[in-house]
Amino acid sequence: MKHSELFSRILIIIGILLVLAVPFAAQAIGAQGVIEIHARMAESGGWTPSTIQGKAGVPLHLRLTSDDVMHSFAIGQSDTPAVDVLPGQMSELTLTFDKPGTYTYYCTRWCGPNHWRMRGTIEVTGNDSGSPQPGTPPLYVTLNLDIDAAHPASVTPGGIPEAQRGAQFAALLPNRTLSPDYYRSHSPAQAFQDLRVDQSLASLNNSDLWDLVAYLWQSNSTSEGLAEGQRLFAQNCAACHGETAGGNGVFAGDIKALAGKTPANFSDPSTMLGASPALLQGKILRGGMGTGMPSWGPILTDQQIWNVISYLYTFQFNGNTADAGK
Ligand code: HEC
Ligand SMILES: [Cu+2]
Repeated sequence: MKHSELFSRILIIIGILLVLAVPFAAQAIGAQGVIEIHARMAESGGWTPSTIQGKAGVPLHLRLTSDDVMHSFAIGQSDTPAVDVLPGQMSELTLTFDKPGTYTYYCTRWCGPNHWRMRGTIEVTGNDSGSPQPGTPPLYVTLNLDIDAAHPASVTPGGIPEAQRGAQFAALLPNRTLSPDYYRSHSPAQAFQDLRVDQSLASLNNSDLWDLVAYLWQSNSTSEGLAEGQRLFAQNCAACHGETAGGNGVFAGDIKALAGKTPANFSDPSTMLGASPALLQGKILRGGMGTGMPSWGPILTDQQIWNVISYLYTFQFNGNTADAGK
């Protein structure tokens, strides 16, 4: 046997050993907890499994594949990038959760009108048996708002209020209106009526006063926040509510047929100016409970929800845009 021949045989044997070793190694990892997750459209079952157990600080190895169309896997309230989940392919992902809690995973690809129902949960338990901290209740609960009631605006402006014009009257705003709490707990129409009876603003006509309300709303948002709100809206809301928020997204018809309700039209002053940020937050956090409006509480962070809300008001006021200040 020539030297080179021996060498190539050894190589082949090593090669065969490797081929044998790979499934072996995979199995060994499997024993330690590689979890295989299959994605299917919500109508055909969504995620399998739809509940996963984990331990805080212990890496969770996931292998993801799709049994039908292209999906994507993301974890709510986190900045872990979404992973594509493709038919006939395995995507690997390792997650480590620092804190115990219930985390939601969801699909970020619009695979159909029930797409948003593709959600599952990861129950992460901790080593410390300390009881979970009770969180502060959301503002709509504290304010005791009925978020399911109709909320027509009691007054509406003659045209679209201009935040930039309103800025010239900013110094006249009473101090009590300057806190974020004031903005969050008042609809623009309520703020208008409240300011209308304030002596310090008696010199302004109604149109000026609406401009001042637009300014007050703008001063409670930042251009970065609005830009994030716009991005989140395009990704999560536009398919139902429409690119320009008219309530006419590509799935609006399907949602109407499925749940009987049309997605809200955020460009309509007669309802949007009657909605406070707290009310909108309640609807977004909790969802419509059967109206076709999903619940976003497990998916978006508090700050992201406030940013989407600032963005929703840009359809009511001029000068309140995501590129203001650029
Ligand atoms: C699958 C379709 C769908 C998606 C996606 C969706 N919505 Fe809705 N939304 C609806 C429907 C239908 C309604 C009307 C029924 C209701 O109020 O519950 C609604 C109502 C609302 C309301 C209540 C408005 C009011 O005046 O009371 C808010 C606020 C809202 N959506 C925000 C959002 C935001 C923000 C997103 C994205 C993060 C979003 N929605 C995504 C279908 C959807
Ligand atoms: Cu999907």
